[in-house]
Amino acid sequence: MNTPLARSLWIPIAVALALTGGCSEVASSGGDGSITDLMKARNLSEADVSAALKTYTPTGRHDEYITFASGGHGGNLIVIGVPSMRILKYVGVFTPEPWQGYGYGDQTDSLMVQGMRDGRQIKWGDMHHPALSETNAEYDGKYIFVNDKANPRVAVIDLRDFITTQIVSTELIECDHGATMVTPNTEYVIESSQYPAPLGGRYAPIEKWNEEYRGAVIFWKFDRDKGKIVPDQSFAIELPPYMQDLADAGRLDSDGWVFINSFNTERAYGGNLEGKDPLEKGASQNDMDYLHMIDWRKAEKVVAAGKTKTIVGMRVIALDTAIAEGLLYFVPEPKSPHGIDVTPDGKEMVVGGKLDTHCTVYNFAMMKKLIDAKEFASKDPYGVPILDFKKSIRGQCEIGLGPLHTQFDNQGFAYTSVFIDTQIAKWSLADLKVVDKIDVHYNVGHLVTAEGDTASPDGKYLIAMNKWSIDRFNKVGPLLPQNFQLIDLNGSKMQLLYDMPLPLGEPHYAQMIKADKLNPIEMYTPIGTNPLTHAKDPAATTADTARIERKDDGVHVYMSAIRSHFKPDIIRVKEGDRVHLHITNVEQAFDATHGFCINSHNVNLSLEPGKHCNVTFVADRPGVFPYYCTEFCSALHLEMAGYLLVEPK
Ligand code: CUK
Ligand code: CUA
Repeated sequence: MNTPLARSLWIPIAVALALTGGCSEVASSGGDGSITDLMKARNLSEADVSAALKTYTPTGRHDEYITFASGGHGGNLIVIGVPSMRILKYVGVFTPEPWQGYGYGDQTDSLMVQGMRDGRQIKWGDMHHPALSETNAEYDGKYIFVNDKANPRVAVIDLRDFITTQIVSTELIECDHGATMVTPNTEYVIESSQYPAPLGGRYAPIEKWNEEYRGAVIFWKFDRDKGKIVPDQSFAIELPPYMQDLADAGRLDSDGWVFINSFNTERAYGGNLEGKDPLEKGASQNDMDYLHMIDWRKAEKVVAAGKTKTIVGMRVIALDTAIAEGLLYFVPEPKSPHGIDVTPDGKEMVVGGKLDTHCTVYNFAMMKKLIDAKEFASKDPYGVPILDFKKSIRGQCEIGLGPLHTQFDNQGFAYTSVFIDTQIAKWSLADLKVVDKIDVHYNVGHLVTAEGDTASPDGKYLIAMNKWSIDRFNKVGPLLPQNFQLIDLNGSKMQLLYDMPLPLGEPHYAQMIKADKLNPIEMYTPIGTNPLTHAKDPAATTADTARIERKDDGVHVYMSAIRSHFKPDIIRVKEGDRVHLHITNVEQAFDATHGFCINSHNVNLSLEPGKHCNVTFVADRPGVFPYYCTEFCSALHLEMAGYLLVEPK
């Protein structure tokens, strides 16, 4: 988001920065001196030292929290320790990730195929919102889901081994944004659309917007035992052609409902080269847009009763049906809002005003009462009942310019990112008053607090996820990193602790979970486990059964890897042979990972202890191709190599 208003407000800040020189440098270390000498030599204040002490994590110590941040344009998930802000892993999801061999072997290629849109391979993703799986509205540390806004897709990551195990996509919609969020027991993973289009990938002239263009919310059914989304048991609800934005699932009191904020209820579609208002102007006319309330438990019953139509394989509850069955209601929300966050107790919903200076606090009991009494203020042009604004809200909190996203702590406070003021505001949910503000640098989007969107947030830490970093780091050309700023929530005043540059995409949102809720495996057992099935692969090999077999479909190489050799270390094939490599790392020592690559064939695998990988390619060029281990695994690592000999026909 980057409104003209935001840009104009930036000018005074930019000027101030230019006048002051923009930054101060920290001198190099003061040698063996005392703390005071060090502080002097490095130009550090007491506040700096206190911040350092709160984040410094000596070697061998582990972090209290783990943050899963979206990798934005990078399409991959970032795993970060808090409070140290050390990056622990990038999980390959929508984009090939060479170190993990993600996208360079049969198993992970099959995931890339699952992620195709309309038969086309997509080589990137625009990841926005990770969602940890929940049990009773608490993170359970089992799975995490992520979305790709650009090529609407949802992926499942298994937190046993932090790898992607599934990607699903439907051609029903052309862009998502209210994704991913989960219902309180991970019954469903939610994916709602952003930019309306004719459902199912059809063409319709844009002038037919009101009649033919639609939004939709998809409820992807999640089978927890199998760890898989089940598309056949999933369904969607058609929505009017507004721009649906963020979504959040109700919990406890509001369990069974999903809330989606929206903008562009004006139904503007641009045309600035065709004599019409630009899209953003047309979309900012109304004082109110609509918070969508969706009764998903009732929707399940409507689906079970067969009151759906099927569009590109997805069961869809038509808009008329959704209205007639009482699944969909609107509540006015000011004004082109951004962000909807359900309070920990599930009783209220906080919507960030974006173009309005308030956060509006909706009360579920008040809204439910109006719905039960069928007391509606009006209807939208499609017949969706609209509740009265004043009768639906408990109140509003005056936040500042550009309130966006909100998270919570365990003391009854809410924390809202304020984009244009570029601050975090801490405010009391009980009396709707701001109690503290802190500057961030700069243009904060989302923020995340420890377990801050569950039924029992921890407080403690907050990360401001800033879009711009301007003068915070050394200059690296015109494209600057994003800036994650760690903020301490333990005192009565928020304290800025640490700046962490993130140079691979715009992360948007994150989840922060207590580290001890995660229970990842140390290696794959039994030896020969295929990570996609978490079972022994039929082609798994031991050192004793390593062999080469010529079959009808090509040459099968059953290979073992252990410090410090591959067996076999010579593979002889004929030009044009299809080669199937089946490689098992037979190690059972923690961290004894081998890599496997063959030059010029785009083959690159990561073989963690016990893991089995399959890779298929055609040896279409005669020649001599060394293969080798790409992880410095042992003193004889460089000797862990072999030859693929492709004999000319
Ligand atoms: S959106 Cu990016 S700052 Cu996609 Cu959640 Cu608000
Ligand atoms: Cu195995 Cu290097």
